[in-house]
Amino acid sequence: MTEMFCNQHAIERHPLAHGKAGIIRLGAHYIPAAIVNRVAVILAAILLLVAGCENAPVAIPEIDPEASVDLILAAADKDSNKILYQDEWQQVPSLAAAAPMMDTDGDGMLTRPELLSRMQFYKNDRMALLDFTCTVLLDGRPLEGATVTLIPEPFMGPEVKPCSGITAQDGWCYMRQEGSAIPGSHCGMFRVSVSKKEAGVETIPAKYNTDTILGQEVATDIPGLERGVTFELSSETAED
Ligand SMILES: [Ca+2]
Ligand SMILES: [Ca+2]
Repeated sequence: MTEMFCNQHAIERHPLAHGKAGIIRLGAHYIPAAIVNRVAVILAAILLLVAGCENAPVAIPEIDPEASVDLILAAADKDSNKILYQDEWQQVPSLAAAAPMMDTDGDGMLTRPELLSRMQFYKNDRMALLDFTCTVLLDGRPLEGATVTLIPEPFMGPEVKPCSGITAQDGWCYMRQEGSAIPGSHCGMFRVSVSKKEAGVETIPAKYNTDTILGQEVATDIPGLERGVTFELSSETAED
């Protein structure tokens, strides 16, 4: 990470600092207590941002667009024609999640120039950390006490780091990188793991953790991302 920004930069571009994450809705129900909790989280985040400005610079991960695209194609381009057809990009959950932003001509195929353009966007955007919040529902109900982890795809390069959060009673959580004083995720494409162990035994189907089908793109230009996303899980497995 060659360039460092003061946290003030993060404050200016951090949605938490602008109070955009204050209202939580679950189905048709608004939960006042949840809002109180969110305000506390937001205030704490702002205090950490301000307090950490002098001695905790936020690094911007370097991304190599050409190398990233080479890795994407190596992983997903099964017929090696430098074009990802839908049945190819759908095999990689993070690409499937990001496809709407990458397929700029809307033909259902991801060409090398389209992939390169998206990676170049990350590089040019120069975002350090972006607020990311989510709500996890299992069979339609809030899932409490689950660990949600955004795992960067190898093609994002070595400087894009994972982040995680633990869901509250209402299934909501915010992301923080390990060791980071402030919340937020690097931008990029991620696999999503949802895990909740009881007595050391995983209670969430493997399709949401070790063999996840969940993907997420985190970027500044994704409409509505600042309001958080919802992961709707089903306890059914393929054998059910
Ligand atoms: Ca192909
Ligand atoms: Ca296309």
